Amino acid sequence: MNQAAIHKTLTGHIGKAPTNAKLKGLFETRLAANYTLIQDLFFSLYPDSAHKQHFTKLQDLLPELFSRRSRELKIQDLTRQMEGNWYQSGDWVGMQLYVDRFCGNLKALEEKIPYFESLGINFLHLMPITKRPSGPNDGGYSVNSYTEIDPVFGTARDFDRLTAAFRDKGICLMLDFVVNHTSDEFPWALKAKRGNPEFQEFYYTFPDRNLPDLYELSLPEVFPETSPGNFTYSPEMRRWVMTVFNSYQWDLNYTNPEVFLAMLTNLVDLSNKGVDVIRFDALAFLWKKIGTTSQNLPEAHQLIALFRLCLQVVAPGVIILAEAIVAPHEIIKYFGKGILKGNECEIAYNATFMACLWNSVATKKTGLLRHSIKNIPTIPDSCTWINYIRCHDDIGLGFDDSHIAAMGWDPQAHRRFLLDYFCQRMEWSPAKGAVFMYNPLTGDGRITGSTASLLGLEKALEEGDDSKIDLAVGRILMLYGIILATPGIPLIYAGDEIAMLNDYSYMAEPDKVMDSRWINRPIHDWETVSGLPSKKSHSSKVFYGLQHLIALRKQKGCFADHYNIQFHDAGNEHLLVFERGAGSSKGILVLANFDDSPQVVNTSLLSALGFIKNGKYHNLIDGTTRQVQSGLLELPPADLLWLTKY
Ligand code: OTU
Repeated sequence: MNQAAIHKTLTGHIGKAPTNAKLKGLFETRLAANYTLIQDLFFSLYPDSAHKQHFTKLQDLLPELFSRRSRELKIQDLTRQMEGNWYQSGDWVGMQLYVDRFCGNLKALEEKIPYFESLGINFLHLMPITKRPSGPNDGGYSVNSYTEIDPVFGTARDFDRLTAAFRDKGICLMLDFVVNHTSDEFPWALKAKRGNPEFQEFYYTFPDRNLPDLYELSLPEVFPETSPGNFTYSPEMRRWVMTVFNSYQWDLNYTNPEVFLAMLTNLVDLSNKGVDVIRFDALAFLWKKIGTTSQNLPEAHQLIALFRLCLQVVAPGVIILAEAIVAPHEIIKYFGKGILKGNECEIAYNATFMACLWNSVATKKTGLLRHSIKNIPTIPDSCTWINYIRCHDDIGLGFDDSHIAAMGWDPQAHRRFLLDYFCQRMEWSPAKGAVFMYNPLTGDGRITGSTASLLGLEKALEEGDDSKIDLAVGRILMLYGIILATPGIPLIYAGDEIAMLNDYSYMAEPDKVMDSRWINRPIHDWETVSGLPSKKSHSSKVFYGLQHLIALRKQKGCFADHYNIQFHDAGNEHLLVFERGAGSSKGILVLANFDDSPQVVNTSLLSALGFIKNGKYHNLIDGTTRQVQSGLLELPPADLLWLTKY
């Protein structure tokens, strides 16, 4: 929302802009309203009577953090509260990008605003931009600071200018909060290395292997190829430290309330820089317990709720995205359940839907997708999804085994098939992906590769086969057309909008060569962008196709209705059919053909739903009205229809 709009809303609702005293009063009201729950959560995590003094510290910290928030942001918070669930608007369309790889730095990014606007993007997820080690740093997910901008990207001023420009243009900004770990160069880690026992308590450090070995009995490995095991020996400290991710990422010890207080300060300071959505990275891992996988533990949920409630009190316009790439029934819990319902994260990645879409691409069938969606409980009214095809990470095959079995497939063999299909182990497959973190012990592996390469464009271009190129373009638009029509915020991975292929340059970089996720972190191809207007290339077809779908999404009221979706069994396993705004005259029926052959759908269902009248149907995407032929509607391979009740 821009300044003029904020002012208008405010004056509309409360007559005139609020005084600072009024803003402070509202903060106190929020604190009073949430106090009991905050207190209960705090003492359930830190039960000792010894922790009373820490709770007092928290009570002192909250007003202090509020006082550090700018008046402009406080007014924006208020506006958003009055709007109610602002993040559920159907207008948001997101893009995720690495600033350095996309355009160099923050100043240059500001100049790209017209590019985002031309595509219809108004929500940006910038990959980490704060200080990080100069050596391996996991693409910035190893942090030396939570708030200081790394000079590679520019200065604090550049960032302030950028956020001001975003606010002015109504662009929502999402940044990461790497809440589970810091780098081994973070000030706390440096103090710990120097032997400071207080800061050694900020991490899970041990004098010998006794406890680490006990943890290892049940801890899985996240990066088994590059960082086997979950502990690293620190020669400086002469202690073992827990490092669930890379050996240079030290897990924070949240059983220590000082860690919570310090991280809450970092969280609010980051929010106070003008960030609208905070992505809680790897939040499933926040609490560790011997004898468990140390993922998705109840205490992790309590801790997230505690962060969230404190953030709500200080900065109620800022919301949290759960990066929980875990089993379907676990993801849903990050919206909060029981007494915490609606009190954890407002948004979560729809990782199940994403993985199921890729499963449908490989199998050309949609049964698993429909089955999985049906078996996921609906989300709280105040929450929403981020829908995506690709992100900077791997594609994990996180389906529920029972769902795979329900399709008549053997779960292990099926996962193996998907890995083979996407990672060039099957001659006939059009996909050109790479395996990420193959674990020979478990046979598990994940998939990387750009959307375009995974969908066959790279191979088709190599073969110079125009019909295959068109088919790959069709698949890209079909997948994006699906997520642009599902409830939640669609997120386009930068590069996908111009169908960028795998980037193999990482193989020549020693810091990156072991991490095949870099294959899908391309340097943005601005030369291709400048050639888009000729409208002849495959990139142009994808870009203008997406631009058109985004514009249609924004025009259509039914997409804003954030959870009105109904999946239909159209009697053809290759087709995905779902309805938005069911029952309303403004509803839309989405049909997508995952097969490489034309498929037909019986029109009786479509007539019953009101999308065929007098033997005709209207496709919003190309604006045509067509006659049904002999009771059947035919979809070419990779075709996508958005039917309206014309
Ligand atoms: C996240 O992802 C980030 O998205 C990654 O880029 C980071 O490397 C990582 O955290 C560490 O900060 O392991 O391969 O099960 O899949 O949290 C991706 C959840 C990751 C993990 C996910 C993690």
